Amino acid sequence: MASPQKIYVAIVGVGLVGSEFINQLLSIPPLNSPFHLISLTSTTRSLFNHTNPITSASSWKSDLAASVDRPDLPKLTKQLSALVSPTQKVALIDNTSSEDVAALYPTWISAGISVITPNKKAFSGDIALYEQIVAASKTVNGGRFLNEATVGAGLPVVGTLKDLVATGDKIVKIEGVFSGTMSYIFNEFSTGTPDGPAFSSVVRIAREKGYTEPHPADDLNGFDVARKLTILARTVTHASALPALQSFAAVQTASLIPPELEGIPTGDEFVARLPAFDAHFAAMRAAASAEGQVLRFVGVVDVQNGQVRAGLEKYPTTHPFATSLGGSDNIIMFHTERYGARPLIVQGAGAGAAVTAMGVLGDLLKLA
Ligand SMILES: NC(=O)c1ccc[n+]([C@@H]2O[C@H](COP(=O)([O-])OP(=O)(O)OC[C@H]3O[C@@H](n4cnc5c(N)ncnc54)[C@H](OP(=O)(O)O)[C@@H]3O)[C@@H](O)[C@H]2O)c1
Ligand SMILES: *[C@@H]1O[C@H](CO)[C@@H](O)[C@H](O)[C@H]1NC(C)=O
Ligand SMILES: CC(=O)N[C@H]1CO[C@H](CO)[C@@H](O)[C@@H]1O
Repeated sequence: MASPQKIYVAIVGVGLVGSEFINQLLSIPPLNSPFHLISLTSTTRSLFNHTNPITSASSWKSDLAASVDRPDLPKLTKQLSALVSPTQKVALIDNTSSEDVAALYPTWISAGISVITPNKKAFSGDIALYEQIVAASKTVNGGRFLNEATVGAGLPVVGTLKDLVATGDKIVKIEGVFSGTMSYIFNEFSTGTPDGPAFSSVVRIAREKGYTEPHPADDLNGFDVARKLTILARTVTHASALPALQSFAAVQTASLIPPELEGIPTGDEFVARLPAFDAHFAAMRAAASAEGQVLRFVGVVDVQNGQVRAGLEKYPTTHPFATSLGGSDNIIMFHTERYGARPLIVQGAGAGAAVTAMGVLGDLLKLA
């Protein structure tokens, strides 16, 4: 085998997934690895040394903590741009949820730096930023953007969709349970029987287990699902029937927050007041059960009908959304021209540092 081309890797955001990613990256045997981890940036510190790459999973944290260099993304942009050449690639891993970092993608990609990220902001926000990213990636020496981990964490969702589109299949509809939190809540709440636990108690337990955001309204508003649907809808480029989503806010999203609890400042107060709405959710569960159905919070990209929507829908108790989900699993069904009668289904854990980092590293391997 020819000696591998050099791929310099810089990471911005070194939290849970970032740390797990570094461990997975450094566990690739160095002799076979084209990757050289040369830069780390947190909100307070940064490290950069392209002649002395980071190789130790045990010391990078203390090295970063000991650094006197402040984060400086314009400087990092210059340093990385200088390394791009026909024999050397540069990949920037954005492991933040920052809009500011996302806004730099067009600059980086135009400079030939490939951007790999689980951060949904750039691909689900203002269409202008997204279009700049796509345009930059199409220039002669532009870098690539790889965002598998933005939907379903490590599950092969974005790549599967890109392959379906690139090979000429026609997407009819994509539907799925895209939020691990919503998955857990409705797997517990609605099992097909008319009775079951109170909605508020399921939400309270999910929060105690750390499955929700500190303020559960941040999950129940459906925005996370709307962002993921926006990413998928924009990837289905041939589908002119789909509305041009200005941003994820244009997705028809049916929030589960009772109007009376809109804008409650703390998660504690929200959870304390939620029981007043248990009867409403119980009635929906009973009505679904009477029809042999369960409730699931789903996202749908309906190409045929030109609709992108997120909300509570009913599925028969024999449907995979009712029978095959456990815990906080995600499940995504692709209905296409080729996958006509039997849709392509992707299912499994849709959150967690290890699987998310795997999705990011899988993207990085595509550059090698
Ligand atoms: N965890 C999962 O299962 C999962 C799954 C799929 C996607 N994601 C995505 O992964 C991303 C990160 O998740 P998160 O919720 O943990 O985000 P987060 O709490 O905001 O953590 C991001 C990390 O990035 C750093 N950071 C933030 N802004 C920065 C900036 N401007 N410059 C440099 N570093 C910066 C923070 O550094 P400091 O430590 O220095 O403050 C923090 O460690 C998000 O986009 C999320 O949506 C996560
Ligand atoms: C990078 O590391 C090399 C080797 O340890 C060292 O000689 C050099 O001074 C470092 N460069 C910077 C900018 O810290
Ligand atoms: C996908 C990814 O790498 N995200 C992680 C980045 O760092 C934060 C900070 O703790 C983690 O929580 C994210 O999951």
